[in-house]
Amino acid sequence: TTLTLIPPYSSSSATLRLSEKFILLLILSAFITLCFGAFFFLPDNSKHKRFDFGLEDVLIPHIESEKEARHKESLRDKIRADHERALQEAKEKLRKSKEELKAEIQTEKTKVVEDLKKKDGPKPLPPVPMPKLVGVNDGDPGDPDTKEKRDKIREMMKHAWDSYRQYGWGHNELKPIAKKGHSTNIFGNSQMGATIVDALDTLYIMGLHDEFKDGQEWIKQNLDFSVNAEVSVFEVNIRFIGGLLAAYYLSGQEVFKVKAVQLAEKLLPAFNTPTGIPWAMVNLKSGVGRNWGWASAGSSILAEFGTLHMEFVHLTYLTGNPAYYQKVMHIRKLLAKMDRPNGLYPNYLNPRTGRWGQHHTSVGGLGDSFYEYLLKAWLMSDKTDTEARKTYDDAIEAIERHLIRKSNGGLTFIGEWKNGHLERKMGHLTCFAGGMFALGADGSPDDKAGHYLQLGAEIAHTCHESYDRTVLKLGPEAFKFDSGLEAVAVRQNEKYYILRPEVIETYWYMWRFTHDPKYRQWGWEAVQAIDKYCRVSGGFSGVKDVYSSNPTYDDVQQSFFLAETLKYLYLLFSSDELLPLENWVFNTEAHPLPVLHLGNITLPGSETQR
Ligand code: DMJ
Repeated sequence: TTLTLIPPYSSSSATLRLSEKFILLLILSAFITLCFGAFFFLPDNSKHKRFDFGLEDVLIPHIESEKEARHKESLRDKIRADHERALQEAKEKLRKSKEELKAEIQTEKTKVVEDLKKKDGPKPLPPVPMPKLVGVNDGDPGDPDTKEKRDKIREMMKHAWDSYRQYGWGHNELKPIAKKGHSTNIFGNSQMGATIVDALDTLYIMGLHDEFKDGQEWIKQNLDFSVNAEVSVFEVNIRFIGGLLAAYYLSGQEVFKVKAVQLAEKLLPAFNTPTGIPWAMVNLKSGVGRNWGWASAGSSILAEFGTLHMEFVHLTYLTGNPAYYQKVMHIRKLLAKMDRPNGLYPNYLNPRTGRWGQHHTSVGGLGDSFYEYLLKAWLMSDKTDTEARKTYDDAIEAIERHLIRKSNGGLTFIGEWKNGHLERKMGHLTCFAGGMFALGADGSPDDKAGHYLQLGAEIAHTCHESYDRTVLKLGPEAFKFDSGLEAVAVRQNEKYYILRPEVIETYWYMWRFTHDPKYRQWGWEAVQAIDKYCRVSGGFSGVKDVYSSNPTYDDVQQSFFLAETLKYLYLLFSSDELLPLENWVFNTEAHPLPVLHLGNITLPGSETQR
């Protein structure tokens, strides 16, 4: 019967209608099913003649078991039934009118489109009470001089953004000299618009609404995480998840929350290690993770796996999915059980064995934000997470004992601990700690609030000196306190400034807690230096040597310049009503997240963990 149906259709012209094509396809598939079925109906020896070269029989003598025979029989029944159903359906189709067929095809099409939407589209998230959002805009400083300075910083933000918009749009970062897109290995080979996501909340608080909307639209249309790119879990968390969550809380736009959750799901496979300590990198498409080749003995990095808590708690809060909370609490519990040499946390931990790598401890690169997130976990929980506070206090106590010293010239610095030896060198990254000590002063044990505020002030002073002792009045990447040298870089490869925020971050926290005008003055010095030496027609660039009056550019406009440096500067020249610290906690990329007043709310997953 199948073959007799073909002539009238095959003789028709090439302009077959959709319904006719559909029937042809159906008949063809019935025919193929029949052929396939026939293959099974043929006696075994005839199959072997064509498809079996006899090797199987030589190597594995084959005796068909009863089970196999039954399996084959049921397979044949299934094929027979499928075949009959296909023929039956074809007959029914032929009985239908063209209109009926058309309508049927249309319904099928709509269903496919809807299924696809369901698959890729955003999953509905449960409604949760919105935390108290205070001071999300304005912050007018009052006096005209401060206002003018603040306007200047806003103008710099606009220049950085407009340049990126013009030359690097959609790329992760910008090359302001070459005037084209830029990316580093922390983002894999992706083009995920890191600068857009990182800059959003700064645009928002500065009242750059058109730019914000432009960024929002790009994110809505283009930000896709199903890319074959191996990214840094830490960097993606602090810049993308942090940036999207902050944009969501500030603006209330759902798209940011949805994107943050989609991305977070892509990071979860990084935790599939024998210990639950995540890999440093994960491929967003395959979910395969690994560690940096340079890290001691295949280790994960303390500042990376220890800087997930804030964002992950918010993810659990917003999604009702306990997984995020459980992952970060698992890390905390694991660390709590481990021995700490001299009470210090080494920077390296092997995720396979659960053992420390080299015994290096730093409050700068590789260690920094681990300590920051302990304090901020406590603040973000409305000071209910006392376990985090205690861990912070103990860690800082050990750091003070072993790493913090005063130079001959009276500058307090934080060195690096390397296998029982103190290296008298401090990184630009370490300068954030001044702000952290000030932020943690209130609530510190033994009534040491004054002491920690003082320590914060001393670090701010030292870091300001590192700026002031250069030609450009911009701070080097690392500076020494050794053999008569104080707060200056020695090695050529430590003399660069890449638009980093940490020193300005500390000025801002110190300003908020003391209102000492010197912090605004120091901040203004930095604004002028950045505008003079880093500004180019295509944006802002880092410089390779802050001690040279004729510096060369590194040709990178880092996304954190827009996320952090310009935001902290803007806040420094705003009133305290803008993002008050009682209500907001800044993640390590300066993305403000609201304090969660969890008084009568239990986070899903916390019941089993605490
Ligand atoms: C930022 O991405 C974050 O502040 C991070 O914690 C370390 N440093 C860079 C900027 O310097």
